[in-house]
Amino acid sequence: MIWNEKIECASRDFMNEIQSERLISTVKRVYHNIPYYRKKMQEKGLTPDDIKSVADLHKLPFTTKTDLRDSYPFGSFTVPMSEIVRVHASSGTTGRPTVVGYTRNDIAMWSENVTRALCMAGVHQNDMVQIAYGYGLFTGGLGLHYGTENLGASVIPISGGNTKKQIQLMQDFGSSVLCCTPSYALYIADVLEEMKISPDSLNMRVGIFGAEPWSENMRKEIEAKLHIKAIDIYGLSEIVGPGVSCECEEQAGMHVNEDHFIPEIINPETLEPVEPGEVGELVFSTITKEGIPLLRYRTRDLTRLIYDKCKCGRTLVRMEKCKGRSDDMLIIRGVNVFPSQIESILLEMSETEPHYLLIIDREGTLDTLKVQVEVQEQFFSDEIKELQNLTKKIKHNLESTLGISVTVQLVEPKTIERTAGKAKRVIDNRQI
Ligand code: DLL
Repeated sequence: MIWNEKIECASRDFMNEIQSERLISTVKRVYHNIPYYRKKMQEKGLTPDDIKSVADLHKLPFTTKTDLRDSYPFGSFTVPMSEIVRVHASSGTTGRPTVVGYTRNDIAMWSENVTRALCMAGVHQNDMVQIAYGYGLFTGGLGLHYGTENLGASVIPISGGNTKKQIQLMQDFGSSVLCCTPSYALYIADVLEEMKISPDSLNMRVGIFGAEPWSENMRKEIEAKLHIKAIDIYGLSEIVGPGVSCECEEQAGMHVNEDHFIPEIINPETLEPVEPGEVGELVFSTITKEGIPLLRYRTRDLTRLIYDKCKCGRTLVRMEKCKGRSDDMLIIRGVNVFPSQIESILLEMSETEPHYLLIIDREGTLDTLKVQVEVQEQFFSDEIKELQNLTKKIKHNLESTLGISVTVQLVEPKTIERTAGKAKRVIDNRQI
């Protein structure tokens, strides 16, 4: 099946019915198979009989990354190891990795969701799909790989890195779809420019970019530099990796595959559901997974849900581009600062490149924020005065939005480290 019209264009009542039925059976399964779920439900005085429909979802306890880490490596699996056909793991920034196990049905379900995502993005069977997400424990490479094969398009499983080779294959194989992180897409664009290869000489049409936050301005930049349509794809290892949601060609929010993953938005402080349409932390319950079903898993990603029917005809709820995370939100001198806000401001300025690094330090008791940003070649001048003026302008733009003082350091083009995976944009040196 290439796309699923019955589900993707379902009425809300029909979707509620499917979700309720699947939720009830998942709750029973985890209650009887996973001691920590049983314990958490018992602590709230709940039994599976208390969950009669999706409207009861809010009664259930949350699950967090810590729960998964505490049962490292395989303690959260609900099926015997003989039924697990693949494991993935997310490295995380601290502590043990989070390990996820998939049964054969889980892999088929994941592939179907990625196939739907590719269809939403306008990818078809004649496309040549260059997969430059990392292959391995990270879910990006293999997730897109299986979904692309399932669609019937041709996979080029090149994985991340080796940029000149990426470009050579784009030229020789006529790749029409590029899958990688948005920051790597920009890097590829830089290298193309360096090699004096015009994007118009390539066959590239669509980019499927995700795995890290990126702004609308970054989308514009990528589309202008690579002459492609840049589509946002979202996912996390704990749920299935890429394909939890994806934008359609309208580029107006990512359609969540909600017959498999029920989304909710909560206030990360009170843990109560927010009013419809408000921004908060995204929480998912998986309702078809066998290996590791997760109920009310706190993603820490901040976004909002849009329930209106999309122009594409799909009724699947959409999530807006992620606005940051409730846990990597930086608090600098008591002010909440999102790296994505800074990125947006830098990208609105024609003089800067979309490559930057935020360095946070503590001098005495005072936090400091330094923003290193690359300047476009033509604006990088020998004239100290010109650079000083540019520094002042960036500082002014940042400070008037963020409400804190910022030191700006201009650096030459191509000096901030590029990676083929997720970009590291924040160095927090504070010992708190
Ligand atoms: O990054 C899965 C993935 C691979 C998604 C390829 C899309 C494409 P993790 O390594 O577990 O899984 O990281 C998950 O990355 O909670 C978000 O904070 C962030 N993230 C993923 N996609 C997006 C996106 C993969 N489109 C974490 N926009 C998530 C913003 C994203 N953040």
